[in-house]
This record gives sequence, C-alpha cells and structure tokens, in this order.
Amino acid sequence: MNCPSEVEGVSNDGILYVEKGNIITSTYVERMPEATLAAFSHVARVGSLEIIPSDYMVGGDRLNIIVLDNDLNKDPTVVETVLVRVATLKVNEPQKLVELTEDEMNSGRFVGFLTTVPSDPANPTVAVRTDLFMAVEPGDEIDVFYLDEAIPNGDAQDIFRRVTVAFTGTIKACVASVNATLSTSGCQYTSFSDNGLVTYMALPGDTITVNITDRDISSSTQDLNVTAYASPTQTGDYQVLEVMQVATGEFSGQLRTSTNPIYARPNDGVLLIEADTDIVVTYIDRVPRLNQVSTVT
Ligand SMILES: [Ca+2]
Ligand SMILES: [Ca+2]
Ligand SMILES: [Ca+2]
Repeated sequence: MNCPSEVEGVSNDGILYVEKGNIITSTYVERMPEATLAAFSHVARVGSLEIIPSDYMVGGDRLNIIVLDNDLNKDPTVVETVLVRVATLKVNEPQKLVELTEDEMNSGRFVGFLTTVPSDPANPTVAVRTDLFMAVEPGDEIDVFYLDEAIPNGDAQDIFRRVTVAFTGTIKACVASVNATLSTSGCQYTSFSDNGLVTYMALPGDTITVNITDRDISSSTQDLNVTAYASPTQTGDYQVLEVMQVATGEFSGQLRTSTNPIYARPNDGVLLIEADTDIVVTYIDRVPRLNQVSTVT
C-alpha cells in the first residue's frame, strides 16, 4: 500500500491513507474452512454531487448541497473547502458560487447550502451578485454544478443536478353557472369571505364543480388527492373526487350532494349533507406540502 509521500500515516491507527486510483485490498483469513477472503474497492476518483431537496423545492427552502470527492481532501489534518456554482434560468438572476466545507478534517465530504427566497412572477424579486440568496419562482429550474478537476482520464468534468421550483396548488369549489356570462367567477351563486377563505353558496342536492390548478402535475391525475366532507357532520360521510385534466396543470371534477340518508355510506359517489352545513373540499399538494381548502355552504 502506498502512502502519499507528503503524509506518512501512523501505521495501524485505523486510518488508511491512499492516493487516488489505488486499489484497497481487504483480506480476512478464515480458519475453518481455511481460506483467505479478499474484497477490492477503488478509491473514488469521480466526485459525486447530491442536492436536497432533490427534485422539487419551494421558494424559501434551503438548497442543501453535498459533494463527495476524495481528490479534494488534499490534507487529512485540515478542513478544506470547495466552490460549487448554482445557476437559474430566471431572467436577470445572477448565478451564485456557494462554498462547501469539509464536514471533518479527513472526510472528503463537503457540505453547504444556498438560501432561496420566493419571488412573485408578477412583481419579481431579483438578487444581486453579492446577495447570499437566490430569488426563485414556481417553474424555475435551478442547476447546481460541481467542476470535478480530475476524473480517471485526466479531464475535468462538470457534474450537475437540477431541482425545479414547485407550483402551489389552488382549489375552487362552487356550483357552476348555467350561464357563463352571469358572473365572471363562473359560479352560480354569490360568495363571501370567511377569514380570507372564499366560500360559495350552494343548495342541498346541487352538484358542485371542483377546479384544481397545479402545474407540477403533468398528466397523471392519480397524483391528485381531492376529498370532500361535510362540516359539522353527524354521519362521517366523505367523498374522494375523480378529477380530469382540462388544460395544462388544470383539473376539474364534480361532487354530487344529497340530503337523502341512503347516501350516508362514505365514498359511495354522493356526499350526504344537511342544510347549513359547510362542504370542505381539500386538495393535498405534495410540494409544497399544503392542504388547499375550498368551502361551499
Ligand atoms: Ca481535509
Ligand atoms: Ca404543487
Ligand atoms: Ca356518501
């Protein structure tokens, strides 16, 4: 086993110093049956880059970045650093260099993070180069690049990971207007605001149209979790809604209601309601983790 010429490790101290490209051979001598078992592993030479969250993030999240690369651990007695580059396709948003720090003197594992702030597309926030954060909007793609300066053939290689900023889902439930020009909301009856939550009126027995938007959901409506229940409810009835895609990121479903107790069974296709109960329709958005609620009374 070669030791790096500049660092002669203390023998048998539990730490094995290796140079890149070395093969570490571990042997184990078995007494019965008499045999020597050997295992081989290469010292990593191509770095790895990991980001958390890994697929979708939300404005305001911290983007955690981890690089594993033994080549960067040049001195096992010193905590070292490496820079990674974070770029976005958002207009005028400068790329950021993020310093990662070795988490132990001799780990070869470099960790750091970039703070993000949510930006409203209608009134965008843009970070300047010296800001320690990046402003992100739903749909933005954030790319993290780690330039590995030494891979086996001697070349440098950019390793990158991409995370997408998620859209916050919305839900609206009301009785659809029979005459679309009757109201711009597309709803038959009036609405009022209850603690900031818009509630539409309905009559017992009405069929309620539920519209959901979430552009993270591409086509598979299986991913949409929409449930309605009456509140307060004596019966415990609830109804899971089937929704269809009507446009990109837009989904629609129908909720049938009745005051007839034969529909008391949960999830039988009809929600049992009484006069003066609220119907609460909930869409559980996976990213960001939010329950979006719409009520009908
Ligand atoms: Ca080190
Ligand atoms: Ca979403
Ligand atoms: Ca029912």
